[in-house]
Amino acid sequence: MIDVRAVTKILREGSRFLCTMHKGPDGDGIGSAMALAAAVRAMGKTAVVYSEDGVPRMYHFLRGADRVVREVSSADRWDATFVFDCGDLTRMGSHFPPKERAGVLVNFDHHVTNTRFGDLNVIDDHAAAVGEMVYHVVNALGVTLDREMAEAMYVSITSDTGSFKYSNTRPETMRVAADCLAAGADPWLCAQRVFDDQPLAKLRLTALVLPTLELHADGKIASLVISSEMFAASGADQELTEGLVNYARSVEGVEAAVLVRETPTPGTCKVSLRSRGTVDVAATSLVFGGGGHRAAAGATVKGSLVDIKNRVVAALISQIRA
Ligand SMILES: [Mn+2]
Repeated sequence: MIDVRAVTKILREGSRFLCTMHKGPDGDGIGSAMALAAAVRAMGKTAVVYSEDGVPRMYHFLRGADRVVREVSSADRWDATFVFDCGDLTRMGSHFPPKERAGVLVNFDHHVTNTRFGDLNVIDDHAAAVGEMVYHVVNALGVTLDREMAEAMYVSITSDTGSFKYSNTRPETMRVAADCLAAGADPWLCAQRVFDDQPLAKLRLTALVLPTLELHADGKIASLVISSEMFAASGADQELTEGLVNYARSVEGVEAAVLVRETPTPGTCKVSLRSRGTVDVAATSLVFGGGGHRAAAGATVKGSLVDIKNRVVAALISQIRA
């Protein structure tokens, strides 16, 4: 567990704090920032959550979401600026304060690759979510968890553990989540907003994409494709393709999956690759000029939809036979 004393000292001594995360925030980034800000406000101090891209729709239900700002004045000075869930400082918003206004830069994160960019680095790469770390700070401050803090922490934790499914889920993670529920977090509300709710256009797109499922290499590889016509017919945009490749990977016996989709740029497709961990799809994506992780990778490729699908499937086949 992290040593929270340096953080609690900063929070007890200062009075104005900025909480932020990288652009395009996910549930852990926004949830952990909102949870700490709520705790600071409960101490009678000022905390501002800054997210240049605002709060993604699925997190609007969190109490305090309407207080998140998309810009901060260049006249504002802070006693400390907290950066949550960022391995490095590359994707900060354009209003991120320069050193002379930021105060103490607190790097509050759980990525094993963290670059230690802060004046104070609070990093626990065993924590399933940054929200789990915030919980320990709030506890050490003696602030009583309320529903606003608890629900933000719970969203942070369920986001990064895929609702307690991923292997980063520890007994400690469950204990923190249990305290969040005891403090009033509504698990069904959070699960619906974060995991279940989807725009109708996405369901319509899914219905068009699933019939394109093909199995290759004795069922070890699965493919899906999305044509421009499917986007037009469903009303979905490229963003709504998020997660669709997992349908291909979810087929029993499938080791690696690919989804190829046409983009608005004619003759250019996006390739999404997933594996269960046995096949290194990052290696496959490199062949096509992309990159990523062992179990999740992608690439942007020029060519026709079917041709690219066939080439990627061929590369995956040689990969599993290597
Ligand atoms: Mn995270």
